[in-house]
Amino acid sequence: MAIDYSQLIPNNVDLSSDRRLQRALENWQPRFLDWWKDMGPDGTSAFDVYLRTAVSTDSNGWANFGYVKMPDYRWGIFLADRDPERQIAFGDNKGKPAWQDVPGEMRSTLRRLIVTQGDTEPASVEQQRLLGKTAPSLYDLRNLFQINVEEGRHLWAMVYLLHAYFGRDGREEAEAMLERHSGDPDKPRILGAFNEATPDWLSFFMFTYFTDRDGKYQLASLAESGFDPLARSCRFMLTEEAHHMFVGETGVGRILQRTCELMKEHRTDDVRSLGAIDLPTIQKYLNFHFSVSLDLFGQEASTNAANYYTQGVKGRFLETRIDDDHLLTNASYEIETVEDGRIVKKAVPALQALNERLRQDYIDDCAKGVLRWNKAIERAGIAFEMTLPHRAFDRQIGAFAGLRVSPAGKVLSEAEWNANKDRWLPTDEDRAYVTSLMGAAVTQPGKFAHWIAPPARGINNQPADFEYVRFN
Ligand code: BYC
Repeated sequence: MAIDYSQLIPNNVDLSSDRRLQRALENWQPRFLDWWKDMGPDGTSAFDVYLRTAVSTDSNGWANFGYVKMPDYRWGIFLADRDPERQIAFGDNKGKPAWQDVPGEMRSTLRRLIVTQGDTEPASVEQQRLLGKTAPSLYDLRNLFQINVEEGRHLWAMVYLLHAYFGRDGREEAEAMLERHSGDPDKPRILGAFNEATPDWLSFFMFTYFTDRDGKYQLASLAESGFDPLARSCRFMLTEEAHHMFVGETGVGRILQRTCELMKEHRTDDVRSLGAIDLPTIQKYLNFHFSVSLDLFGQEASTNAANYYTQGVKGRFLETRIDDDHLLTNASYEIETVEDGRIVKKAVPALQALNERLRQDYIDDCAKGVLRWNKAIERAGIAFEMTLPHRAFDRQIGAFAGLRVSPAGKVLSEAEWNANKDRWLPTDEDRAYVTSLMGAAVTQPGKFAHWIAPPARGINNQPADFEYVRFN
């Protein structure tokens, strides 16, 4: 369905037919714009940025490119098309028509999930607020801004659901989305990873590789929801998410490429003296972002997750393609957990293990990109392998929280951990070094900071020296 851009709030949900809802959202809109001005990309309101804007939600329409001033970006409400035949695919309500409204008994559960999802979107924009100042190229600056505006739109997607289906509570939750802030000690964002700083571009690329990928898996599970408007919102959000992970994978890949080039050329491991990021430091950043993102899947054994599934509000990744009964009442699933200070495998009811199952899908997906990075390192003739740490490494949420575990999965004493942790996680000195490389933004078209290789191709096939951002 085409999107109506003539309206104050572009949408494909026939917003003008519901004046109350339209007015409520038009009321929220200036508050969103104030938030964008105060907490969004710093000092960018005059820039013209070569952005992709969705003009329809079908496969041809969501990738339209042109220069846009970011505050004029048309944030709007876009849901994937409705399938009138759609049925709930799992849980106690399996086979019933998908809900077009919120069933009373699911109200608080759905609201909670939508709020948790929505909260991450502005959080990530806040985390990335200052990165534009140190962008390694115009290409990277443009990608950062593309991600920022799309996260803003993903907030709109959740705020629409809150306003349209949750009455006064929903409107209050929508306000609160703009009142919590990443890292704010009094009003923090809901989930741990979204209160961490993203102070440099290595962190940004790791975040978009690992944390945005949690977004992919959570959105895919919500795209299975029996609540059809949520499913349709998430389905369209997923099309945008792919680019964010692409930025992460290629960003880390380009840093690795540059490092390997310098190692080869100068026959040394000591690339810090050459102004690049050494491989062990990149591995430490990977360890940090992977484990913080694993926490986002929640407890290994979770009754919350079981209830979401049984009620039909949150499914599994690609639920309809799984060949089983989609009820899981008699199934079990093997998880790793902790007993007497040891990591053990244990079969638990499959319904309780849904967070862990999704985490496993996620880990398998993360591993694919690491394999591609390693192939590139190998092709460069360097003997080094990046690895994903064990799922129990440095966890703050779930069964492994508080346990000291090495990246290889060995349980350690506090003394062993303290003696080694600086080899596994970024130290203050590592962070200070990486920060020291983040000089003033590189703004000459076609030029790149010294520590990162250029991309293989431009956005929308633009030439290498394309002017992705005009500063005016
Ligand atoms: N930090 O039974 P459990 C994205 C809480 S990212 C803090 O396991 P559940 C994006 C939990 O809330 C995707 N607290 O919970 C990426 C619960 O609290 P209560 C975001 C945490 O509900 C990049 C308690 O611990 N979307 O889109 O099964 C850029 C018990 O845990 C954490 C979603 O997350 C944590 N990490 O699982 C931009 C989807 N983990 O009830 C965007 C919606 C758990 O005891 N959310 N807790 O007070 C959910 O599906 C679930 O809320 C979770 C947690 C999977 C997060």
